[in-house]
Amino acid sequence: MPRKREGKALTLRQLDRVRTARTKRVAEPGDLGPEATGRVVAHFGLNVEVMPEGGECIRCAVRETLEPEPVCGDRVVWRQTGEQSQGVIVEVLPRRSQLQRPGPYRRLLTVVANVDRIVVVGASGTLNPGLLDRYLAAARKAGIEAMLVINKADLAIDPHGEAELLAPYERMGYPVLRTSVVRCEGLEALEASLTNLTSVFVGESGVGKSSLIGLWIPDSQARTAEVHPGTGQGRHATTTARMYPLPRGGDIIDSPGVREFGLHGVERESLPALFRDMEPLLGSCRFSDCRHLREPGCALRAAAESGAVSPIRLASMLRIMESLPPRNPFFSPDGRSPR
Ligand SMILES: Nc1nc2c(ncn2[C@@H]2O[C@H](COP(=O)(O)OP(=O)(O)OP(=O)(O)O)[C@@H](O)[C@H]2O)c(=O)[nH]1
Ligand SMILES: [Mg+2]
Ligand SMILES: [Zn+2]
Repeated sequence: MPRKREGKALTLRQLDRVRTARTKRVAEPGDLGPEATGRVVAHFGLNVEVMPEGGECIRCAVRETLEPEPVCGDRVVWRQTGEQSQGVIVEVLPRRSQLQRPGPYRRLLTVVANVDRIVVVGASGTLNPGLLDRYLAAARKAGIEAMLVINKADLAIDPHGEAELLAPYERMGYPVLRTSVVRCEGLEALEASLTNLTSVFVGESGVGKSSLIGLWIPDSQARTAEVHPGTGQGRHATTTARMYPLPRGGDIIDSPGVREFGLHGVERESLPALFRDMEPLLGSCRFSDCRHLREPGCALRAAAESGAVSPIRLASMLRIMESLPPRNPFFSPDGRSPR
């Protein structure tokens, strides 16, 4: 649906400066409309939907030579091609942040760009702490603020156990909100923490990301609905990231659910520094190359034993470390030397 939105246009001088810093723009023939800026709302392969400054959504082509490939949240320079509401992207402006993960065929996927906050959504009763920890580490690496939203509070089966599991995150300073779409709980607090920011909702499929977003943007549910080819029944799984303007200012990006989230470019030894609770303890282990397994004088294990850090978080960190490539080839998670 066409909508108006506010945004600051880049001045010509800003555009010039940005352009000299980048060379990978695509050459286009001269019979196109003047250059304009906008923000990518959604991308579909070689097409993206762009929201121009103060205008209506434009469908734009993406040339294969354009680098980087524009993703949801990107600021771009585009030009109108023949028909109205169609254009071509000529440049992706430098990103202030990006969330990336390894994709299939060893490709690196940029999930979203220019976000201020990653909202990691989980569902009561089916919390997956390992996934939360991966997202929080990825957010830290990307320099993006993160918060946790535990939705489906109406379905909580062990509220006490869940509160215990979440307490360490609150102690570390991550905002943790409990919400229920069904009971309309926690929604005002959530909206207040999103206002005037660009936020992306991430997490497993079915936790309620789109349902939460649908409360502020009623037509978002319809956009993400699709018919399941097997059953012919309506399914609402989100298939592509999409950005919506929030009524009170700011933008919110809905993203497809994931089963796993791989950390990109993180070596095994660098992971503890991305765990907010572990980071202050680094350097206090007796051995500088401590793997935090069975080494004597391990500050992280000591902290987990005394309760200063959560043993669950430490176990989760060690598990994730095992899945990451080592920087030091002699560093092996099971304490044996590598073959
Ligand atoms: N009981 C309960 N059900 C909810 C709540 N929020 C969402 N649901 C239901 O959970 C199901 C999945 O919700 P979605 O919003 O599609 O989940 P999603 O996270 O967007 O899933 P993907 O798009 O696949 O990533 C739907 O049937 C919702 O009606 C809630 O707070 N409580
Ligand atoms: Mg969804
Ligand atoms: Zn240690």
